[in-house]
Amino acid sequence: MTSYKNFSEYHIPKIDRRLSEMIKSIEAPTILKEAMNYSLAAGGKRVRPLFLLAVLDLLKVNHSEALTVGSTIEMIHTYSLIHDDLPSMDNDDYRRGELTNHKVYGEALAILAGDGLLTFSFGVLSRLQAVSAEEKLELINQMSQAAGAEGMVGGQVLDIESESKIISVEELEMIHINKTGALLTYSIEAGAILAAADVQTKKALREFGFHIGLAFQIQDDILDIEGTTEVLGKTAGKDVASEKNTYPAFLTLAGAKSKRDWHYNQAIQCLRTISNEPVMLDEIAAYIINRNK
Ligand code: GRG
Repeated sequence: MTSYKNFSEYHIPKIDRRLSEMIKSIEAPTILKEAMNYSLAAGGKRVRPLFLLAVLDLLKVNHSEALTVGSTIEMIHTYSLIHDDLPSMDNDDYRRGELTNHKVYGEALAILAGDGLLTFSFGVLSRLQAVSAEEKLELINQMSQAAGAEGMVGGQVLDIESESKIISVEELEMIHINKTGALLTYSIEAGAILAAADVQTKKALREFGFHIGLAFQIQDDILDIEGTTEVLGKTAGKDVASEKNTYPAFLTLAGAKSKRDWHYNQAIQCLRTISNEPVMLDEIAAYIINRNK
């Protein structure tokens, strides 16, 4: 099996190219396309499309539209970052090492660029050619649940509501299961849908997504303390400065690390019910808990 480094170095340029082609294909005002492309082209780890591709790798399926579906998830993720950075939300100046969308294009265009990315993604799924009508509906239905009020948007609202409030660790977990975990898990589920995986495999992959989503978020909280602004590409130490509800704040830094590792181990156990041998998803999981950005 190849390493995460080789896998990501092979796939990320292809994801980047597909994202750029997809934006070029849109008939819309140039300035809107520019704003949509700006945040996509700023990079990012592309973890969600890589997860989707790694699921297909695990299930030994080559799917001609995998890159397109993965790119729609990256577009939804990027929209969420653009909106999260707005003055009315986190009010951030830097993201992915560049000025945030609203700092460059103004607030109105940043909102509309996010809206454009979100809406376009659903249209792309509706126009897929190489999947059955049933699978298409499953992809669209699950994407709307993961990204919308029952998932990421709902989690963001819980997060905003929890600010300057004392919440329990269970409430913190509920925020992150929805805000971060839902879309991440969807990227794994979408791979399983494209591969026409059986019910048992889908269930194991969903559980993998649940645990690795929480491990991802805990590492995100740890990086706010241990990471640097230069490497993260966004302001480090912001959670601590704004007394945000985070895992280290609840559990101490050491406690957060041990919870992260527990979820990582649970995630790996889910994979062992599908494959006896380590697979690319093992590699991505390890990358997620060891990453420095
Ligand atoms: C505004 C609807 C709406 C939702 C916002 C995802 C989110 C909800 C906000 C982002 C803020 C944040 C720091 C969330 C924690 C985890 C997370 C999703 C981090 C960013 O994702 P990465 O690390 O980013 O995959 P890159 O830039 O690598 O793609």
